[in-house]
Amino acid sequence: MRIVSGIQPTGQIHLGNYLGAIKQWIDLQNENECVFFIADLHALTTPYETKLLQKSITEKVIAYLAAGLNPDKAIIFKQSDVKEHTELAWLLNTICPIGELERMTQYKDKSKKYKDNINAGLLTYPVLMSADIMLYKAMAVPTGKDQEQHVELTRTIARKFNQRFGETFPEPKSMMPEYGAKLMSLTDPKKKMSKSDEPKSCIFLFDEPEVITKKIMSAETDSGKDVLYNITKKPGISNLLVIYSLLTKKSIKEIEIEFKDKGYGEFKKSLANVVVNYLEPFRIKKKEFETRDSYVKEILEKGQARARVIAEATMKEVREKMGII
Ligand code: AQP
Repeated sequence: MRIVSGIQPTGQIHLGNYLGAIKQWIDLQNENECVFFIADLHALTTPYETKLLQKSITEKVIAYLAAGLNPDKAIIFKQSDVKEHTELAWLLNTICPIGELERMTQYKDKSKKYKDNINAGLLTYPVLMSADIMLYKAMAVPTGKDQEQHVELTRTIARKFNQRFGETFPEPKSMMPEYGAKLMSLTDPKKKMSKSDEPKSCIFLFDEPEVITKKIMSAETDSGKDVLYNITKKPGISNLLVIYSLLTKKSIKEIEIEFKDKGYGEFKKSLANVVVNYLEPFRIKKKEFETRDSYVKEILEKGQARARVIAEATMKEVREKMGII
């Protein structure tokens, strides 16, 4: 099965991005044809430093590799290196109803967050994302919960295209983990963990052990002292329980029993240990890859070439079907 997913080179990759998306990618890469890209064109829709963009892209490739992606299996590339993404996005813009875009939750959230920069790209972002997926005729898109609505829109656009121009695209489905599809902020557990929020609200993949411990020990928890999973009454502790469970493979029930009558402090201390140990190999590999600049470049070049073969074939078909050849 062909699978597509990506991450924007904004901020640093956090545990939410890892548990919601990257961890699934690692599991999928052996049995599937995987296409994973750095979504640099998407990153232009929110404020960014031009001088830092390339550095941030390299960091994301290193994060992919340190987390366990294998460039000999998965196609890893930079979105802007394959021009067909923007070409297909334009063509799909002519099919996508504007009302669909205006109701997207991420558009509403980001318009509120970036009041001084509500650019058209923020609105049409999901069309570019549909192009990212459809260009490779992907069947599945492993992402966190926040992207589910965009994948649903991709299905709508694919259906409309097929109806108007003839059967061309599959209707892709979202793939989400049962737990961890929406990790919440450590400082405000009612909000999702987000790269662009304050650093203490996220555990970054490469945070140093003392930073991780400090963030977890000061994470917002709920009144009471029982370590119990209850999303509505105890969103803070529930979020930490999900992290604990996913990183140790223990069930939430088991963890609740382990920390019965032990209180939040002891639970958080143990969680900090779990996270520090889990992420240690990532930190080590990152340092190793940072000394291999040309390797990252090589991966992106190889990925671009492999991605373009698929992208060019799809675009040839699309142009013919739309009558622009
Ligand atoms: N909190 C989260 N829990 C689980 N999955 C998450 N993802 C994002 N946040 C969480 C998933 O990570 C992948 C990459 O996300 P992105 O780079 O496209 O941007 P995003 O979804 O907008 O993530 P952020 O961290 O909130 O970034 P900024 O602050 O730059 O907007 C996606 O699969 C996403 O679902």
